[in-house]
Amino acid sequence: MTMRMDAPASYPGAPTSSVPALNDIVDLHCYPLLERSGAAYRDLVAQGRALLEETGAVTFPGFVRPDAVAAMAEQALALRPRMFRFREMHTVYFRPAQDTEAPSHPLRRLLETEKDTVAYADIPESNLTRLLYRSDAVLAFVSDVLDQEQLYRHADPLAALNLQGFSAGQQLGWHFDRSDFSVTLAIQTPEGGGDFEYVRMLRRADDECYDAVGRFLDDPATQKIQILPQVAGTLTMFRGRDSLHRVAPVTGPRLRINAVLAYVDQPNAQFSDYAQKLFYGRTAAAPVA
Ligand SMILES: O=C(O)CCC(=O)C(=O)O
Ligand SMILES: [Fe+2]
Repeated sequence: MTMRMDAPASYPGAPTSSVPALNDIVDLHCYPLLERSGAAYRDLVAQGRALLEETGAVTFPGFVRPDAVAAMAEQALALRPRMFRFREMHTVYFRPAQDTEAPSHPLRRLLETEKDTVAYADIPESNLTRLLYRSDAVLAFVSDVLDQEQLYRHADPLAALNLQGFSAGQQLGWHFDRSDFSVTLAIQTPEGGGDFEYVRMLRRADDECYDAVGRFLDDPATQKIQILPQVAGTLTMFRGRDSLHRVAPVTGPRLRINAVLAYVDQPNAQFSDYAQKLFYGRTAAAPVA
């Protein structure tokens, strides 16, 4: 069974007479997303859930086929003029610094993030990464691995799917996520740096562990830093609420590109005007060019 997608093919090497099928994008041999009741699919989901439970993260290398991920990189680079530069100093909590605390307290420590983002509204219908995001089979797979009964694509016109570029010197500073999970696709690795680094369970729901976080910010050698391999084509699911993580500064001329696929457990999620302006530099979604 092949699942036809609803937009025209427009990437190099695409079949000329038909729209891309999921099979043209995802390696359905390794990841049999269209056979949801088959044993191979169930094993894949069970292994993914076990890894998430054990380590807080699971990667699916080679999820997107090499030729498709190369086309995704080319399409993302073509959107570079549309990228909005986000540059902020922030705490690991993404809350304003609390000046009443001692200067060394994590609530006051500022980290730097600088990255360039293409908002969902600026990603054309025929974009391969967008087709992947729009796939119900991918949505079902993500829900199954995350063990969520029903997930939805984010309803925000800017935040639903983002392409993120990190050029030399850019990074995503150490932080805890404010969502239970995130889903990303590695599209292009840089020459150097740009690793996704994390420290597992540096806080708990009932304990902020400020001392340990503060010590880590002073001296990263006080904790075991793990790296999630982000080879192009890898789909990653990560539980980042209690595991501190970052994208290390990129070096070299090649952009680190990934996609952030926003899936949420409610159908009508929206960013506030404030958050839209902060992350995308505008509030209203402009029509796709
Ligand atoms: O870009 C990445 O690999 C990680 C992104 C991340 O941690 C986030 O967006 O919260
Ligand atoms: Fe994060």
